[in-house]
Amino acid sequence: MPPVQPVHAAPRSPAADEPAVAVAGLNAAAHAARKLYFGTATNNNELNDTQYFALLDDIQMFGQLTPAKGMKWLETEPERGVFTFAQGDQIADLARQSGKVLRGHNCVWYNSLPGWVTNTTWTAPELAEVVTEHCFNIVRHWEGQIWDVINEPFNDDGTWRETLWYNTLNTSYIPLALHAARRADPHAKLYINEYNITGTGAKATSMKTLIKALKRAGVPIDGVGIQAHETVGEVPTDIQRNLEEFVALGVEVAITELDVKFLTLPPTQAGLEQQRKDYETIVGACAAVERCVGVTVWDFTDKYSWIPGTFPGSGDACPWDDDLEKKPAYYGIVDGFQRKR
Ligand code: 9MR
Repeated sequence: MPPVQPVHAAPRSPAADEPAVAVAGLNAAAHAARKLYFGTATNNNELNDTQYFALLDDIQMFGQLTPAKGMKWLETEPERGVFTFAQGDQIADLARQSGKVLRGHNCVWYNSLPGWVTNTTWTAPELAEVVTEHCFNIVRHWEGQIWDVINEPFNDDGTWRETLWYNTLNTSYIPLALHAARRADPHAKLYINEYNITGTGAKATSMKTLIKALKRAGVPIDGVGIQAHETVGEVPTDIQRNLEEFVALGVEVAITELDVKFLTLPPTQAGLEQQRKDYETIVGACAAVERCVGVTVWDFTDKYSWIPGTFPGSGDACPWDDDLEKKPAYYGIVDGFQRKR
């Protein structure tokens, strides 16, 4: 029998959109960078999409889930004292079964509130009781987790957002909610979550001032959530410094709602490459800051992104496209996690 010739595969150089070092998935890449997780927001209705679900369920890809809607006030306390946990439970159960971290989102926001909250003229003591009861009950129900206790307290110029909470309680609603969350669950990581604080600036400065004041007053606060809803080509240049300034105040940080949108569609190939760089910049900043604990995308596919509904004509902000195919942005995330400190 003639000797079997060894088969030499032609040396293959990686395609332009592949990372230098292959990884099993984005959560695996996050772990290799000593982060706790790479995660995604999701919604109950999306779980019926089998192709989507297969990706979501893969622990190598996603190690953390945030319900995009299911734990909000409108869903969890539609009438006073009537708590409805079914939607949040579905996502919490999924996280538990697949060994993923769950991020509770959120206790106190100005949006997604039921009519009984927004249509009543409350006295300050009444509203203080309402907010305390709500936070206590939802944090107690989904305990042992990370919580966005406060969501979006500031305007873009750094002034306080004049919400129902602020207008009646001034800034006291913040310690009220944080204390209620801490009483409900001594082990939960309590966060304040905000957008347009990815780089330094007036809004980030106001958040730092707030964190300092809360720390000084002994109010429980464990972390700042950097939402990072960004635009292609407009990502701040001083993200790492900004994260370091937060961490220096004695809190951890996390990128909590990452997406990078195109203002006009469809994107060009050059645009998609820029988006890849933008994802790498943001994830790389988190990788470089030890107390940046993880990165969450605000859903992973353009199919379910919130952007086109809110900014008509904009979109394609996620690392997977409408057909659940990986975009160059996916490899930007991998490269970001592999950035050397
Ligand atoms: O993506 C969320 C969308 O499905 C909801 O309809 C909307 C209102 O509840 O909230 C969206 O999520 C927001 C998040 O809770 C806070 N930061 C901005 C997100 C996008 O609007």
